[in-house]
Amino acid sequence: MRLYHSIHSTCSQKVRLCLAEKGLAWEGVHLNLRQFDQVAPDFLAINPAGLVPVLDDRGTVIVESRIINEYLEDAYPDVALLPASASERARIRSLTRHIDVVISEAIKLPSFAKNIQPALQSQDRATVLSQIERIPDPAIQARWRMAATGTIDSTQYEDALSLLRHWLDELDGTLAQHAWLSGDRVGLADVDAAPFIQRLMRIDMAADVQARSHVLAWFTRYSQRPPFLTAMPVLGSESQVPIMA
Ligand SMILES: N[C@@H](CCC(=O)N[C@@H](CS)C(=O)NCC(=O)O)C(=O)O
Repeated sequence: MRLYHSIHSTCSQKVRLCLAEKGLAWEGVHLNLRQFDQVAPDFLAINPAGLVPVLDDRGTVIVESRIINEYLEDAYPDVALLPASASERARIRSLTRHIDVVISEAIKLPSFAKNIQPALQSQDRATVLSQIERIPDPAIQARWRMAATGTIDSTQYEDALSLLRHWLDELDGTLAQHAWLSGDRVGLADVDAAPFIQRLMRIDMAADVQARSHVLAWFTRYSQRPPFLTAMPVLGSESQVPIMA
């Protein structure tokens, strides 16, 4: 299996975590999103949307992290990450859908403000803006342009933080009742959520996570498991983490 991914990308982390939980071997093609590898013609030929992750499983090419993880669950069921019960599967899928559709979008602006904006400052402005023109989706282009020009919209930013805090409240409620988001053992809901909690810890929302005791206990427990240590970049030493798991 080949995974096109990026070390810092939460969506890539979801898939790396799923592969690690299932104990599956893979080879990585790493893209540096801050250098705009995602709009290189070779990569756009693989995913015209210009987004990671992309999984190529011996010729079956799949985009979208949630769909990739569902594919891995269907194709490699030996380590099951979804429970047997139809009602529990539906509950977990509503969590993973929310992460995919709402949380993955909401986290982008605060992440851009914290990580991408400073990274772009050190690059030549005209080159950066011309690379941004190559991004296929106009809304994604606009986000990059805000970071490149230091004009992140404060209302959009605050709205994103509110959504993220509301999600943390929901997770805290779920984790007050179950040891794991997926129930009594780790599953797809935990895999899909954990990278976003790690990101919140690193974009000045650590206090928000720490204020939710069940979320904090769950994340502390999960971040000590071997699959997490294999798949996720270690704080402060991202550049030393092997790109291929
Ligand atoms: N819904 C997609 C989102 C993919 C996505 O947004 N990927 C980001 C990294 S987390 C990316 O490739 N960004 C490139 C860009 O913004 O130009 C998924 O879950 O796979």
